[in-house]
Amino acid sequence: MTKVAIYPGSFDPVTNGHLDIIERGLTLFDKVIVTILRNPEKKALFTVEERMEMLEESLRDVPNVEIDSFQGLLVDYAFQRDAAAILRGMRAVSDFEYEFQMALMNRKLDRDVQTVFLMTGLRWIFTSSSIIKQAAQFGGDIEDMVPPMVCRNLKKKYGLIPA
Ligand code: COD
Repeated sequence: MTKVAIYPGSFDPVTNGHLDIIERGLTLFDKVIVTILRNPEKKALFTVEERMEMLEESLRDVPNVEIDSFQGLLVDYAFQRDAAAILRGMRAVSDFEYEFQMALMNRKLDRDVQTVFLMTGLRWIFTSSSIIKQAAQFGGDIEDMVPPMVCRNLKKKYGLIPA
């Protein structure tokens, strides 16, 4: 039986930290579905379609990965996709409280799906989409923290290179 994990998030935009978790996930599961929450209430820099395109491009050469999006409850999506686990990345202690709360809420809503936390690579312990956007906005060097297409797109969004 194929063991599927879903890796949900905002991915606004995808970073090397996210890619690290996907690669680690693929050592444990046969397939990883990377899925973006469609949330009209949360203001994002990139549209869901732009975010999916960046994920697709960044993971073009990685087998057994699917890019998708979802609306509503994550546990309902996990059930529809027959997922055995929800993958989440852990950085330092700051992630713990939010991740713990989310995992327990998901467990309360549905007992079948397990949350699996994977420790990020040391290189990415301090990075997040938000902090990278902040640095990019003011011309900071973010080239080794995101895939090349994301770096170009961030520079375009912030008017640092022509669109
Ligand atoms: N290294 C390793 N992991 C990282 C890094 C890094 N540098 N940066 C981010 N991550 C991890 C995060 O810890 C997270 O596990 C994952 O990557 C995705 O991160 P984000 O920031 O892109 O996504 P989030 O955390 O905003 O996603 C939240 C969800 C969309 C998953 C959540 O809001 C959700 O499930 N919503 C649906 C509604 C629902 O079911 N709610 C009930 C449960 S609370």
